[in-house]
Amino acid sequence: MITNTELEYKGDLYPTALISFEHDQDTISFITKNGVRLMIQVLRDNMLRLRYATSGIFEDDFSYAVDKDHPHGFNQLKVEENETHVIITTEKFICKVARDDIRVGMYDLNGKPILEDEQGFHWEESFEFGGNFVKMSKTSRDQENFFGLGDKPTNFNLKGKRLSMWNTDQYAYGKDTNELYKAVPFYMGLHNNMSYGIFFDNTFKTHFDFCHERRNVTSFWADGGEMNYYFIYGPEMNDVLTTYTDLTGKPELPPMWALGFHQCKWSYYPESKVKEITSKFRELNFPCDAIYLDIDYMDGFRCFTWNKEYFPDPKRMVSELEEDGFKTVAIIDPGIKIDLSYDIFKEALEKNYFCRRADGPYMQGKVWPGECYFPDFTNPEVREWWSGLYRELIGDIGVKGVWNDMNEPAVMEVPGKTFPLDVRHDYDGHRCSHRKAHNIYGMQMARATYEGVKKYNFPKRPFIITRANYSGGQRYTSTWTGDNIATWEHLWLANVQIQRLCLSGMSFAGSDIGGFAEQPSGELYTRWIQLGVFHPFCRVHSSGDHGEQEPWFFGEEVLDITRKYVELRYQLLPYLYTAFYQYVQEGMPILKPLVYFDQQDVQTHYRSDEFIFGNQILVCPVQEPNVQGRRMYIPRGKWYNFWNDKLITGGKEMYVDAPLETIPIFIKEGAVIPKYPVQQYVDQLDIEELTLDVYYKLGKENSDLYEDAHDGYEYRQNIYSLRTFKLTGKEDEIILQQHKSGKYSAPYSTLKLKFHGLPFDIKRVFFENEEVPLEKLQFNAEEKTMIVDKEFGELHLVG
Ligand code: MIG
Repeated sequence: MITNTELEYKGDLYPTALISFEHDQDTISFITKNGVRLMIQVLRDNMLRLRYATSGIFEDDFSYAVDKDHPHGFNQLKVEENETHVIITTEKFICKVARDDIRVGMYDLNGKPILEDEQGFHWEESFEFGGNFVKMSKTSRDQENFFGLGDKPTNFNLKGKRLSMWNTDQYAYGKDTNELYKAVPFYMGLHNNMSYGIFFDNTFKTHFDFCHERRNVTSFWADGGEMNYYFIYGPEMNDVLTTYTDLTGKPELPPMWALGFHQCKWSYYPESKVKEITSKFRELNFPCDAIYLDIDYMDGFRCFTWNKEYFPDPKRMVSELEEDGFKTVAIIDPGIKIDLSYDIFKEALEKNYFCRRADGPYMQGKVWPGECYFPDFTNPEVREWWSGLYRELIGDIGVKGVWNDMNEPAVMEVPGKTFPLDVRHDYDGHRCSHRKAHNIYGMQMARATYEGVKKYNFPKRPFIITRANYSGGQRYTSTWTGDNIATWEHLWLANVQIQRLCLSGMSFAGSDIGGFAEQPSGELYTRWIQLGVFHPFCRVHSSGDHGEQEPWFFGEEVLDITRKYVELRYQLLPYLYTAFYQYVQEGMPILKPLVYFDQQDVQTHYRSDEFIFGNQILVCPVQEPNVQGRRMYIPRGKWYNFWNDKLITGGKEMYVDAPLETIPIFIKEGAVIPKYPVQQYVDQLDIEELTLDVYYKLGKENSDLYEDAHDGYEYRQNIYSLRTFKLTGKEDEIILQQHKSGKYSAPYSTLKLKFHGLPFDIKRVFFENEEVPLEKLQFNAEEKTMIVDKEFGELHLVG
């Protein structure tokens, strides 16, 4: 078998001079003397798509990544030419194409370079496989930094790295392992306070070099397919990322329970063990919303079956768990056991749904069930069938979420740990080999799963989690970072990886808290929970063969501290849910790395320990044993220490106390943070009152609160509530205005306001300009709290 790396290098080919170009509605096409065609499509004022065809003929235009409903359209497009260039100007930037060699440069409207081709597009013909290895190189500016690329377990700033995308099952991976479970060929560059993004939508193995091989050159290339990339201009990273997320799509809102705490292990069985675990959570008052069934719930690892000895009546068990506030999530792998008495295998065989090798035999590989065949999820008919298989599991038994694993795809005991490259795929009618389909196999499996779970769980919302994914897969599923290890280095990695996924359009992500392989100390476990409760997805998981990892296993102190943090997550659910809504609505990442939060401050470009959870909460995990505190960077602006309300001016590094029971948390001044009471699981209580923590600021700050029924689709009929709290602080007054849209009314009728950092004593209060006696508001001068009607329009406190 020829692998990509054994090919003989025959030298690169380059485009020659431009002979002509033409321009229609939104596309400008160029052709060179040696027959290279370049097509530049203007999609938005800040986004171009560039495609190159070396022999003048483009491939079918098809992408799994691009959301078919993505917004496009632009305000302005001007195409001009001079002696040396063709010049394309949009409302936001300028693109110049050189007549000499069709090298491309992007400039801001003042002519400042954003990104220029170095050698630009070039290619190498691939005789063995056909087609080309397509390549692109760009000049990198001094001080330029790079961010993105999905789940890479390496430094947050990618400068100096060379990385590739080939979805791989990497058990117990380490720092700087190159290829992991996901392929997200999207990165952002930042220099001179200008940010841009490159999305290289090519599903072959792709490669990225950020000034690694040559100091001032970045490049990206692929082992086949087209040079097909999107250039997105900022100048703010926020513009780049939200445009990328618009293009590749956003998920629907998850059910709120999916944002609760989840407990998992490989594996909890039989039923009595599952119940013992869930009962213990309730007995110890440790909040938890979901319990996971790993592969041992199945009959001989056959997907969509149950081991009836361990789980004699799954439907009863699932409903009993549900009554106790637990949602059941079950794992489903892609490998289907070769077994003619297994109906799913038989049906797929009869319908020709399994992947085949180039010469006809089935793709056979060993995974948990033993020898298996694998459905071709790139075939729409297969996806439809796969969706239908969830009818019983979801629709009848009542499982609420599905966990897709091993979908890189992983194969045991073979070189490369995956399918051979000659395996054939339908690729939605664009038949191809595994070289092209490998990186989207997992995404298409998760997509089919999503469709099925959604259908059979309707009118409730689906919850899916996948290990492998490709750009755009965030439309269907959440994800986790795979088989990490219970070490301090992996706690550091989890922090970096989740921030990176958030900057790569995949915000609904978390790590195996505590570490999958090996066993954490109580201290490491505690520090990991303290970080994990601030990740969009929050689940403890472990391989189970190194001992227990439930919160009570490490003794009383760890239990009490970790419970306090999980309770804090439950209190912050309305805040996290609002951040999720902003992700779904606008593509804003749920965690904001410091560079994203304040790109103008160059101090942030190499920072990765600290991050912003939502819009207003700064968190910095402790990543070392035996410490009482740590140094951290506080971004510019003023921040309240969450633990003692001390106000701090940022833009500097400082030492912060962090004994074992404390993770550094700071709240942005002016923030209004919504909180629920502690619950043992989502919707355990009818919320009777919402608390708003109001942090004084001299000046203005807006905060949002999104609410709906926590599940179901009524929010799509306007049955949601979006409130904006506008805070204006003066020397001895504070004004809080509320604007509301949407038709939903939360079940509670009052808000408990708690003021932090007020520089004056509250003497008088006005509601909609009318004075109200303080006693009527149950004002507590010591606690600085008062109770107000949730529908207030304007509240005015005077000292
Ligand atoms: O080969 O299903 O990453 O979370 O517990 C191991 C068993 C297969 C790998 C997943 C892990 C899961 C485990 N799986």
